[in-house]
Amino acid sequence: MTSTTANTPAITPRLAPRLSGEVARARARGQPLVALESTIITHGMPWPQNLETARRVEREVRARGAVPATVAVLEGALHVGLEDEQLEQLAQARDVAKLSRADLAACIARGGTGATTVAATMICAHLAGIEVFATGGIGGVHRGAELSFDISADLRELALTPVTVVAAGAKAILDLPKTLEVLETLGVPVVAHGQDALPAFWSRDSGLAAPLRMDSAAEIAAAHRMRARLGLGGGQLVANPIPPEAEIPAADLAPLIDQAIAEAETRAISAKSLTPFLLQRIFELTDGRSLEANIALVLNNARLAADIASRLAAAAG
Ligand code: PSU
Ligand code: MN
Repeated sequence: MTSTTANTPAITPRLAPRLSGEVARARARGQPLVALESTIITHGMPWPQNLETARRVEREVRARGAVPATVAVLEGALHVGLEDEQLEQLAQARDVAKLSRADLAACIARGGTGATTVAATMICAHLAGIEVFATGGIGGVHRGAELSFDISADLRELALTPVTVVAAGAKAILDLPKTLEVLETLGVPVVAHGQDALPAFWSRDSGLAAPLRMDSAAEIAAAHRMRARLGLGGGQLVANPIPPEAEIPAADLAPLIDQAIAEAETRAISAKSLTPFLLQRIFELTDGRSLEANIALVLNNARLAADIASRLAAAAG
């Protein structure tokens, strides 16, 4: 007699993400892959610059000899690598859900559509065997978090999931010293690329020293591998400064950021809506200059991520 429990596997098989043709071929050949998030497309930039940037980021990764894998949930299917039409549909879609670790399973199970944040993109990249991920800026500890408790799930994800994330630091809308403290508590290496200071997204220098500095993709790739060999789990945060010609000096931005935060408070905007609101207001208050800077830094991060992925692929062979 078969027991009813015999049909229940001891280990639930992992979900196999749906791969784009390009990503499937790259995986089969062991080519370097770079994951890309989609919340930056749906919630981080306005149409049509969002689509244009997403395409340019993918091209930049390819030009550097790696293959881009943009992550999103489309009608209940987890996609790692989007075909161009899917990218375009997502960029134009309205009311797309913003998916972090807490939201991912429910969205897929219900057949929903959603864009992945840094945290959710790390989870999906790891499911697909991708070790490097490029974005703009990660979420962090919001100012006033001692009262609001608003700390992005991105930070905890970096402690859990073994993906190296290349960002331009944390956005200056956040409390950067507290963000660094939380990352340290969680055991996440924070590596400034090519300089001693922690970059602050739209500006190259946050005024804070980065805990670690590395000057090459090879060094970053070696540290990534060593974490795995030590059984440490978790990823690394690589903070890559915005190119000098694209930066907005911190002093120019500070009053605009204060204004945007004050408006968010007056309008009681919080939780998931806060980061998209602040980015949109800063875009308006800088007459679009913040968006130009954002685009330049994402492209720059895509290049470094492709170089790190190439080093990892070469070392794996
Ligand atoms: N970086 C950008 N634009 C963005 C984001 C990052 O340049 O829109 C998104 C990322 O998806 C990040 C999220 O994971 O903001 C953080 O949101 P929250 O603070 O709600 O965790
Ligand atoms: Mn939050």
